[in-house]
Amino acid sequence: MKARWIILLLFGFMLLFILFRLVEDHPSAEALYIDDQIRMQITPVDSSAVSMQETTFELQIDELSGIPVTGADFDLNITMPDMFCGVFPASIEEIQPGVYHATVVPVMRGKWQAEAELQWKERYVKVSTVFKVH
Ligand SMILES: [Cu+2]
Repeated sequence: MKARWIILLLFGFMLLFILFRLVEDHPSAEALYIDDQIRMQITPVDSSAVSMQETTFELQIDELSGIPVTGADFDLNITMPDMFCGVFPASIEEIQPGVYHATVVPVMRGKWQAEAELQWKERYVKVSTVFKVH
């Protein structure tokens, strides 16, 4: 009788663990945002990021009519989803109309998330991507 409860308990923990992993690996926003007016996408430029070295993300922002959004007002921050080691803002540069490079230095190895939030007209557009730092 007791063994059955232990097995049930273990099974419960396993289920919780699997659920936790599913939630954990999911960034808070997608890499691509599209609605009826605007499209924003984040792409890592570097194939791998190294701690204490600059890494860059490319952001492309267009109106759905095809017009690039120039002079966009947005921030990009990186954080470690599993830790409380801080929020690190990127420096942003518009390299061509509607295309921006956000450069930031991850301070340690592990799993990081880059998230950009744009304020455009009356809406907030958010994109994010998870990346690994070696
Ligand atoms: Cu950390």
